[in-house]
Amino acid sequence: MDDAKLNELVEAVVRQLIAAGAVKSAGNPAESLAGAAAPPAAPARETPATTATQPDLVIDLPDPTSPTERYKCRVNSPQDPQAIQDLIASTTARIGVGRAGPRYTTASLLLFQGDHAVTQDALYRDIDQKLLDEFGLFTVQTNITGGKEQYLLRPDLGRQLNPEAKRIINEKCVKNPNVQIVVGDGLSAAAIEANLRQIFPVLRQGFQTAGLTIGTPFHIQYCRVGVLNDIGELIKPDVVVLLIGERPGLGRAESMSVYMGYKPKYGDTDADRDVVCNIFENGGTNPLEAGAFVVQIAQKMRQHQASGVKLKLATK
Ligand code: B12
Repeated sequence: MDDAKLNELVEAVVRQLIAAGAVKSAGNPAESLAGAAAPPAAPARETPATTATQPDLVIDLPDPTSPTERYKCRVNSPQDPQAIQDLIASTTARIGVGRAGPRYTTASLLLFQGDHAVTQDALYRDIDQKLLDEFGLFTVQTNITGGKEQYLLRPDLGRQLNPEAKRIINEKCVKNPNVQIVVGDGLSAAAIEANLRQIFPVLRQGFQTAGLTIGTPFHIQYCRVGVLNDIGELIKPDVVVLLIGERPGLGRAESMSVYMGYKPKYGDTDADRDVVCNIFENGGTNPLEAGAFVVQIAQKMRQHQASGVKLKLATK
């Protein structure tokens, strides 16, 4: 198709959009079509967007992730508007989203894409180095060598410290502490960034008040829960406390877990571990409370010399 034909088509579509009120023209509609074949401007948030190539054409979409837009009822002519609004308010599930023929509405699709982007960001990026520095955490790696792509495909490698990590840990870490705290990126860097500042001081203070010695905390990049065994074998602590990013939900990336094990060793499984999960502010387990809870569990583990199923049986 030649340029003239393409422009003609685009002009016809834009004219229809303006007539339907889907886009606004700030000036003369005919003039606003000049340059309409150029790529569309990014959706505006508060103020309408204009570009040098599209001086008058305004595509004015609200931010689909704002609470007003997120929880808007999009069902056409509901029989009981209040009931459907109440249902929407009662859950974070995507209900009352309406449809355009058999398809999602544009608003639903944009929200889904925005939420998906939050998840992808949390998964693929690393924890902010400034945060790790703030808590004096040095970084070691697991046996992953191919970045996050390989991390996602090879959970087994994420459960093993690489030889360099073992050397550094042997060199830097105090051995045989009562508690060893470790921070791992896991499946969400955002989860650690959202919670570490609150939970870490509570853990440190809680363990100290309980009279427990804390080892040398550090950070593991490309970390899976099973790495607890390597840490246990190398450092020989009574309890390992691993703060790790949980698999993010759509648009919910700040949820962290603390996985714990008593004297973890090669061959231990999840049945030998405990977890405090869904740690995040405003809706999850509050990180301050979670910290206090972790201290209690660590004390129980030491008292009963067990974790996981064995601890459950011992405290029945
Ligand atoms: C993925 C997942 C699983 C997967 C793990 C497979 C895998 N290789 O990833 C499967 C489907 C096997 C699973 C099973 C179970 N899970 Co699960 N799981 C999750 C989920 C959705 C994400 C976990 C995550 O992101 N971990 C972080 C990443 C980095 O860890 P990872 O090394 O990749 O994977 C390890 C952990 O996920 C761990 N794990 C997963 N679930 C559980 C549960 C417990 C009690 C323990 C100790 C470890 C553990 O197993 C993986 C292999 O080591 C969480 C939800 C959440 N909010 O966290 C629930 C969650 C952790 N699971 C839960 C439960 C209850 C279980 C089961 C006991 C269910 C059952 N009755 O069988 C089993 C036990 C698992 C076991 N390994 O023994 C609960 C824990 C509640 C609690 N406070 O005790 C959670 C919080 C879900 C929930 N809200 O109820 N789980």
